[in-house]
Amino acid sequence: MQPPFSRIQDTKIAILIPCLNEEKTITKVVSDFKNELPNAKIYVFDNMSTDQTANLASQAGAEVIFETRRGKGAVVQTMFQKIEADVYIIVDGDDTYPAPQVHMLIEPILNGTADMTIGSRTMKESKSEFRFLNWLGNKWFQGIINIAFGTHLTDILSGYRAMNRKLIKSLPLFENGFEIEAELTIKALERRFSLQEIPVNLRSRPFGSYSKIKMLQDGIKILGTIFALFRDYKPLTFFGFLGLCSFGTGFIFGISVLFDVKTAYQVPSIFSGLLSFGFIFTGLLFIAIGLILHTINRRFREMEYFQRLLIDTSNN
Ligand SMILES: Nc1nc2c(ncn2[C@@H]2O[C@H](COP(=O)(O)OP(=O)(O)OP(=O)(O)O)[C@@H](O)[C@H]2O)c(=O)[nH]1
Ligand SMILES: [Mg+2]
Repeated sequence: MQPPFSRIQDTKIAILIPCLNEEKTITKVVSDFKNELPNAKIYVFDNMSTDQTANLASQAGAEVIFETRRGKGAVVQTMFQKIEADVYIIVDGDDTYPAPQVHMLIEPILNGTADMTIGSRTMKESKSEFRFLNWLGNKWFQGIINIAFGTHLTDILSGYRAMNRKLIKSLPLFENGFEIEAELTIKALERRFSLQEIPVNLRSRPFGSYSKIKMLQDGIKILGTIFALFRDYKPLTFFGFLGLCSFGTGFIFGISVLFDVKTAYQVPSIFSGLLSFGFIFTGLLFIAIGLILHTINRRFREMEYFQRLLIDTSNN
């Protein structure tokens, strides 16, 4: 964890806003955050918007940075690489997240009690206007992550977060689309960063502005990312579960073969016997794969630890 910052005035705060065709709302978003944190630098990352987003953001006082690679994730990767600050806030440009709640979000980062705070739209205290499918998808994805990583998060896809520099500079992010939030959450969890959720109230998009997320297409991509990261970061749980299922199925076929032999004096079905052998063998193979990957992962974690130590000592 990063040590606490002594004075907020001495802290370089960057507000990062990914934007694609948000001319209806960007002026308000930039002004609202300027009012809340007058010393912060505001960056709008525009991704070939075809409307007035870039001009309006610049007029409202933000620095506009253009990104040619399409997708929210691609833009977030560029933000994290290009911008130098002590504390980073990321927020959507569609005026759905409340600017006044930014103080609650950055406080744990400033006093060093969290590496990343997530503005949760679904905590008990939040009064959010959620689109039903967004809410349902979020619940499913969050359920998988909580089971896989043993956490109790309530909103893994929130676009409103505060983070310290250490976290920003140590997460390798590769997802180009809306999977970026799931990737950010899982990779921070895996590297043992401290995460804290803060309730925020989500508003609906104002009339005339439209969503960039495609429910089915992006939902499948997010699910795919969650499963891929689950497989890569928790291989023993992932392959162990598959192995036990396969082993159990083989065991049931095996019992049925034995049952045939004992009771009816029939020649055991060759088909059932082969199936039993196949499933048991596959199950053992899965478990062996899980164990091997688990060991490799542990060694990588140790290497990453030493790499981080080296970076820290060369920075001091
Ligand atoms: N630069 C850039 N920004 C993007 C891109 N896609 C989405 N965004 C921005 O990312 C933020 C989140 O996108 P939204 O369309 O609001 O997605 P959402 O918040 O999941 O869904 P709704 O708020 O319900 O529409 C917004 O500020 C978008 O303008 C992109 O390809 N490039
Ligand atoms: Mg949004």
